[in-house]
Order: sequence, then C-alpha cells, then structure tokens
Amino acid sequence: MDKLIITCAISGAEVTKEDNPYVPYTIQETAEQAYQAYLAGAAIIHLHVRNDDGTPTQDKMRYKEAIDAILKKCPDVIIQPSTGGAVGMKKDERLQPTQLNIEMATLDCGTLNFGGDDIFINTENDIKYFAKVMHERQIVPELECFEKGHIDSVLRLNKKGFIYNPMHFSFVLGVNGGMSGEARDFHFLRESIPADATFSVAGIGRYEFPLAELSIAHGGHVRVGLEDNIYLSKGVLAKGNQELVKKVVDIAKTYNRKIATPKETREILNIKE
Ligand code: KMH
Ligand code: ZN
Repeated sequence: MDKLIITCAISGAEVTKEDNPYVPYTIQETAEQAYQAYLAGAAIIHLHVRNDDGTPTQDKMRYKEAIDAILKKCPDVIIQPSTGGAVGMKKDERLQPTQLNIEMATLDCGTLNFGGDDIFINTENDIKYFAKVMHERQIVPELECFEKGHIDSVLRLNKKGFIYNPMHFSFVLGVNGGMSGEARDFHFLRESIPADATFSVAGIGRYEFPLAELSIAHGGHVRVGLEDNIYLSKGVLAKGNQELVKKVVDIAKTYNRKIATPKETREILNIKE
C-alpha cells in the first residue's frame, strides 16, 4: 500500500467565519492555516482564495499572493488551486490560477445540484477544455467526482484521449445534490476506477471521518478541511484545519499507514518537480 497522502482543503468558497471562525480570508490567515495543516501532516493544500471580506474570488493575483505566502512558510508543500471556484463563476474566470506556476489543480468532472437553487455547471465541453488547459500547462489534474456518472464521464473522456493517464480521482461525497457518503457508495466508486488509478476521498460534513477511515483501510488517500467539514466531532467545532488533519494522522496510525511527505506524494502522483 502506498503511504497516505493527506490533502487539506483549508478554505473553500462557501463556508464562512460565521460557520467556523478559523476559516481563512486574509492572505496571512490563509498562509497560517496552510502552514499548520502542513505541520500536522498535509502534503497537499487544496486552495480557494477569498477577498479580505470573505467573498470568494478566482483572481490570479490573489492566488499568487496566497501561494507565495504559503510557500514562504512551507516551501515543499504541494498547492492545488481550485478551478471549481464558486457556483456561477465563468470558465475562464475559474481557470485563472492555472496561469500561475502550479503543479496540480482540481478538475470538476460533471454538473450537479449544489443545494437550494444552485447548480455547479461542468458540461462535457467544459471538462475537455479544462483538461486541455491543464495538460498544456503540465498541471496534474485531480479529477473531482461527486457521483458515479462523473466517473463514467472521465473513463469515456480518457478512452477518447481528452483525459490522460495516470489518473488521480477525488471522490467528493455527501454534497447536497451529489452522491451520499455511505460505505456502499465508497466501495462502488472505488471499484469503478481502473486498477492503476489513484484516489482520494473527501467526505462532506458528517461523512468526513468515516470515509477517511474507509479510504485509509483500502489503500486510498484522504482529503479533510474546513471546506468540507467544520467539526472535529459531533457538535465540537474544529479549532483550525490542523485539528482535522491530526485526526486523520491518528486514524492512519491505528492502520499502520505511514503519512506521505510532499516529495513522496509527487512520486505517487507522478508530479514532475
Ligand atoms: N466551490 C464549489 C462550487 C473545486 O474546488 O474544484 C466547487 C469546488 C470544487 O469547491
Ligand atoms: Zn474546492
């Protein structure tokens, strides 16, 4: 079994300081949350940036500022900007961080309802376009799949040559409008991807730690963070992203699964330095 890659989704686009005061908005807060998550064991920081008032933005210069500030504190960490941004953003607006010198980014692999009246739109042509941009810029995509149909789309696009091997999936489970995050859902998705693909699991809300444990036990990787879940345990708010990462490290210990450093993560995911 590979060592365990922990990704920390420190900020997201939707969660606010009213939900959890540790959600970072400013560049300084963002860098500090990333650093604390890294110290706790995260090799990858999944990054959304905010304006100082907390509104989400995909502005290239805001990303550059945040990335520079993070790398100043932890130069070897892998930064994975979001190309999902926030619901309603346009394609090229979302793609702005790919113009920076980055190693990895998310690639959202299908449309889904996103709670209330929101629809997170990722058409087949959008997916092809995002994949092409990332391939041209040598950015490794993390293939975000919110339900089984998204995996089937990826497999079809891979066969047609729009998405390249080796593939690294992220199963994001428990979004209102996507697939739930029960054990049966996890196994269904895990068994639906090629044997040579890697995968990470991001459980939303109460699914975060049960899915983390299942993934650890079955050779997958794990994403946690305030973007996905604000609680350390039922009714107890996490006092920062590092508490969520530490809890995963503790679960991994009980399964004798070692934690991957950023260097080992680059090897596992074929990220060229
Ligand atoms: N904020 C969601 C609408 C990603 O980062 O690629 C999309 C999202 C996915 O968070
Ligand atoms: Zn995200």
